[in-house]
Amino acid sequence: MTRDPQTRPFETVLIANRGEIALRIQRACHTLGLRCVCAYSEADRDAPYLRSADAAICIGPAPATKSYLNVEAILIAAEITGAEAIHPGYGFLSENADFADAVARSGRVFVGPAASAIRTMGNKVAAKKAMIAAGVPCVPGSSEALGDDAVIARIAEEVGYPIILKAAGGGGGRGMRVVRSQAELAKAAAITREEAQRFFANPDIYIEKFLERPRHVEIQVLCDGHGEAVWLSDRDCSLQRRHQKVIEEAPAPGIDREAIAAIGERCAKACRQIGYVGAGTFEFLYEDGAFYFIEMNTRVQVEHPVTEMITGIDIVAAQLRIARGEPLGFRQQDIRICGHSLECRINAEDPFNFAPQPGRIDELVLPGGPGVRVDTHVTRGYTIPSSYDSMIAKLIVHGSTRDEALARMRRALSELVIDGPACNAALHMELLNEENFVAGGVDIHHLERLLSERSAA
Ligand code: MV4
Repeated sequence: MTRDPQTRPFETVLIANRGEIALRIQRACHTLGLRCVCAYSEADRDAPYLRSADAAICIGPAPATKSYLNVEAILIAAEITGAEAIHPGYGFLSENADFADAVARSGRVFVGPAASAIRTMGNKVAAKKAMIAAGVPCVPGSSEALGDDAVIARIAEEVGYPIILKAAGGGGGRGMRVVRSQAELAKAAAITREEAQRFFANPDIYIEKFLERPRHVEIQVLCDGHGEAVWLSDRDCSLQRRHQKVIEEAPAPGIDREAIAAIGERCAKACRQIGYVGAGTFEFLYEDGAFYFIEMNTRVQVEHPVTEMITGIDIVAAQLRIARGEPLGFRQQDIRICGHSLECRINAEDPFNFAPQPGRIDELVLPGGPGVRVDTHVTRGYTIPSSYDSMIAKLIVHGSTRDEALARMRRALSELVIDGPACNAALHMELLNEENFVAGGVDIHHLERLLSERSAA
């Protein structure tokens, strides 16, 4: 991977995103004394956070392909408003290497890693290769994209069933297929290859040993353009439904801290080795005391606040400072992990069928008090548009222990009032009282198991 340092000072940042993360980035800009421009779609023209920005500019109609994914419109908006840097947030164009390239070619700073790093991590086979070379443990499997059926069968046999076929261009849960025997293999490979081509325009697939009951544990890293890289503890994001995380926490409960530190050091070392610059997340599956790298995310993540709460580090401000070319200003030994943090994603959705619930928020009471943080762009009278995802707020708590964090989250949820669209607050309260989650360390299938038991009852 080449190191093309595109870091340099700037005064004005254009936010190419919407919702809570647009406000979160705006707050980081204002903390650093930066001017901040919000790009918005017609569906978001009345969003309250546009009024607290230094400028706002419409980039197109409601459909994301015509606005938040419209590279030309975003670059023109940056030109018009004098923005020298663009923060992509998460989702939308945040992990689009061609966009990062286009931003750089337009003479602006992309707040994120170099396009080459995004491209490498976007190809899961290339990402795993880079990690193996850097000494990060990966799930056993094929080290190259797969060839013909005979080769696939041989590798599957070597790895041992069950295996999982994955699209090299995939990630986040699409384009995967579990195979439990040789008899199913050829057909499954053909279907996965076809989906890989259709979803990701790349027919390459690879094999991994299928782990039956892993946890999802990830490591946050920050790397400056001066060769410094640190890891900021870990997060457990195992509680998910259909690849959408529901509750995240930091640190991961019940995992040996020495083992986490060893993995964290490996991640930081890998970043130095590949010349990674910016914030990033190494995703691992954790099973029977071992970590297996699966993917790296090259963006800020929805769940970054739980790491901020236990480290005291403003991750979004750090992204901006790194992009401005500043050194991190702290080293690994300066980082102290304090207490425990939980995040509940509040979605406007039907509590039974999980269908998104757009609509007007008639009444809104947000919780507060010791150890409670709410990251949201919504206010009373705001209408949730139907064009985007259904997450409307993140309830984040900190406690000196996990039990205290759990108690504070229950209390925060009991204070929360959202009238209008239905939301998943009751599901969260149920989970915060569920014995296995309360004990800590549930696997990635836990929530879906609970929900299917509930619907069977
Ligand atoms: C796996 C796996 C088991 N074994 N890989 C799903 C999303 C993508 N990031 C990787 N995923 C998985 N990869 C092996 N070798 C199980 C999953 C998986 C999963 C992973 C993390 C969080 C939630 C998940 C839900 C279902 C399956």
